[in-house]
Amino acid sequence: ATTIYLKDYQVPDFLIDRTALHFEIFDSHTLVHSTLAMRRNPAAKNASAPLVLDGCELELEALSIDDQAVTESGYESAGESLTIHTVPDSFTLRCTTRIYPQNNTSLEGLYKSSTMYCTQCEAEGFRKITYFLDRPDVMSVYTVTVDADSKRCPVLLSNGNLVSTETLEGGRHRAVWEDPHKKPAYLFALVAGDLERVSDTFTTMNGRKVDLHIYVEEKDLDKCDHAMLSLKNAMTWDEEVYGREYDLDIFNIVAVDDFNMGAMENKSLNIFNTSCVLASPGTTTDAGFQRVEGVVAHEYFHNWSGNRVTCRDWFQLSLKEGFTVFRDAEFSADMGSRVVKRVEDVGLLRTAQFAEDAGPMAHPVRPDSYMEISNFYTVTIYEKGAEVVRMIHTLLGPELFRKGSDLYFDRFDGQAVTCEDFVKAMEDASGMDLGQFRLWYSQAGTPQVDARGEYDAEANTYTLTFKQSCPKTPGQPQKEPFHIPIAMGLLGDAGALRLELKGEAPNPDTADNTHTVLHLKQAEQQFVFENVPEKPVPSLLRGFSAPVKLQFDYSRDELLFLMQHDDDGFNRWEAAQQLGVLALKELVAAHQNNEVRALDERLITAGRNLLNDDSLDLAMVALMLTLPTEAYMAEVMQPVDVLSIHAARMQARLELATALKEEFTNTYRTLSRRQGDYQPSAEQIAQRSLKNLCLQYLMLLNDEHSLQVCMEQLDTSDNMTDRIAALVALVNSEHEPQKALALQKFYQDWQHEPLVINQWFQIQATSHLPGTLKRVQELLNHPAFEIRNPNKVRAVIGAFCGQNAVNFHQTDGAGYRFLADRVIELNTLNPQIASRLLGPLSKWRKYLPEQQALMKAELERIAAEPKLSRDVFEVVSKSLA
Ligand code: BAL
Ligand code: ZN
Repeated sequence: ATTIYLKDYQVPDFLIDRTALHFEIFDSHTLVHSTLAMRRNPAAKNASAPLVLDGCELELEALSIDDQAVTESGYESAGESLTIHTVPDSFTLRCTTRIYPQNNTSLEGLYKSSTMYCTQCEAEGFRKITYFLDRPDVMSVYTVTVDADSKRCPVLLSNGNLVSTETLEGGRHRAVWEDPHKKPAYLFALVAGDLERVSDTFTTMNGRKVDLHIYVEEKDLDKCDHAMLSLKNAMTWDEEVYGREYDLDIFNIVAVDDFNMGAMENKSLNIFNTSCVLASPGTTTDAGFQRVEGVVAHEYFHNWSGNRVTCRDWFQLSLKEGFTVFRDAEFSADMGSRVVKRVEDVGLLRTAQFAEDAGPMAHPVRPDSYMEISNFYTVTIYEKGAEVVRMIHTLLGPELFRKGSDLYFDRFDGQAVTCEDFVKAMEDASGMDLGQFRLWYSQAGTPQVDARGEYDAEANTYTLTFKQSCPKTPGQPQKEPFHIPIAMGLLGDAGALRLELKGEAPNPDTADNTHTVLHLKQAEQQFVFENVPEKPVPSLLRGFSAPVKLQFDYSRDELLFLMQHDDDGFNRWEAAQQLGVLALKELVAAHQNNEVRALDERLITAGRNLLNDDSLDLAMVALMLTLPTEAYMAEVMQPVDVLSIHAARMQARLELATALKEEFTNTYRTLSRRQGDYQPSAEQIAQRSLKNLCLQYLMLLNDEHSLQVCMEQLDTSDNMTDRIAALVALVNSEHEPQKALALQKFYQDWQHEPLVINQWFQIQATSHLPGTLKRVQELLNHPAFEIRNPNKVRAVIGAFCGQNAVNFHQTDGAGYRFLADRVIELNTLNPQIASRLLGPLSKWRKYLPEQQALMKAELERIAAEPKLSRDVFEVVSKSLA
């Protein structure tokens, strides 16, 4: 496979001003007739370049230029391109391709998901529909005509406005759609199927009335309300926070069962994985409701950050994704609990993204090269990209950031631009120098920041010394220091201390001057605070103000102090986490040495205080009572000893459960009394999360009473959050007969709801008990499992390999073998999903030597397969390099 480099970017040789597509959908095949108004790009380097079109797995039926047929000698077709050597400067290209959506299991291009036809074109799926210049900097105005059977496909959708409909002969019909906005091919969409819809309207800030429709299968009509509400909230929020108004009279969302991603922001026709749009209290958990809200908003926000202003090339993917994730995270924070949202996002970043940054696929937020762009829809591009935008927001402050985003949208509306253009707009609007800050876009790897503090009681000064470094990553042996914003404060016995930074005037924006943002720019840098009356405890990196690994030698008592007194909610949680890390590290070491060691008593006391303090936010209590995850422990303890980490965490949880049984029981009982109907509100979600955490702890005691409580919750709950929580607790317990019966009954009750059955699969695949691999293998033969459905693959295979470390890493290597077999199977069916599954194997170098050898052997087995997709080849070859 060839590698594509950012440094080789050249403007396109040709432009496509207008695109007319005519789809004739038949059961056996689809014909795509395209008419492209093309001309040479005046900015092209080579004024006599041949026309090279992208096309993949297409049967070419007709090709003409200005109505002159191009004969076989006039073009050359090789790999994924078709070259026409001689073309005029301006011309009309017509072509007809024949495709087979029903056989398309890659779910890119036009494909069939059960009975409906739909498209996924980002990043390079359009070339599976027709020959085209399939690159984001070629933007065109589209007219789309769709013909299909009236009965099987009564609904025919594409981007933009519906301009006409027509009844055709032979029981067929036609719809014509026109999108007035220029767009790249990756934003093209088409849907044809037997769908029902839920409708509403939204009036924009300038009085434009927009029709909103959510298209679903009839059985799902009752699961659209939350997505519709989220959409309207997102439309309002984008007007209020970014001044962005919707720009068409119609906005459609379609729910699809078989989908590689979560959703897709096609202009005015967003296509969603059912898992990210359907929600009802009976079938969806709180996390599911929040996911729908976040993803609906994310796709809607792309209308500006992605569609109106798009990416010049795929190296700039984070331009739209990082920015849009930042936007959706802020939206979700405003809709629910800001601290909880931040804790969740940082959790993902510090496990998945930091691991990616430390592994063979590490890449900068703006990569320099790729083999297969689908492999770069990563946590680095999305989540770290969002952190980079968040840091700009922190450095500029909200007003200047908004000035910068206004300038960005004004300056580049209708254009395909770069990350550099975004940063420059922020710089121009604010006057801040972001020169060094740009390294966040070009350097991969997670910076390590070591900090220490020194109090001088005589001079009343407190000196913070920071050292930063960044490990090498593939292709980047050396790194320059980053510009790192460190939000911080100092805490004294009586509360937050006033900050007087030596050499700086007090910040006039902060009335109380107890919080500031330090600009760490050098490899080693000191900050001296003056008039500090007592030795403070520093609260550093508040709100996780930069995606770095911070090391400060806090004593456990200082962490307990921060847990109780920090003004920053995120850092209160973080102090609890770090206390947990210290305690768990001790237990891991004891386990490795076959020693018996008890959990640090201070964790138990802290837990008791949390449960007994009525004044605390319930969500915070739940978060702070959750020990660091195994995935996070794996990040802070390398080489990773999976089994010891698991054993240590289980021991700690059991000790907490035993010591705090009474508190957990009382809290559970109090929180079980809910007033009113289920609502996915921040308040109720917090209540359920703490209640269910109590249940999980109690179930570790393996006693009759807890079992009874759990079974009652399972049988009597009116919502899926509580039902799933009870089932998870039961499945991970030792109550064998009850467990088997409950799983059976759950399946019987919910077999008609695929999304619920996915959860049922996932709960079994993530059980930490022995024998899970065998169960997972059985699940692959379960009638409800379908290897071609990405959600099912993620629920069983993805969950087992990615969220069940103790079983995936079982010592005989059977988990690795299992994954390699599935990757080989999926490599031909759906390369994107196959490649994505590889993540856990690719990071083999982190583990103990015996595990490394077994993991590597499986990667080598995959590498030896004769026909590897580009997707899988890239990950396997980079992992073994
Ligand atoms: N653009 C791909 C799906 C998403 O990030 O919205
Ligand atoms: Zn996105």
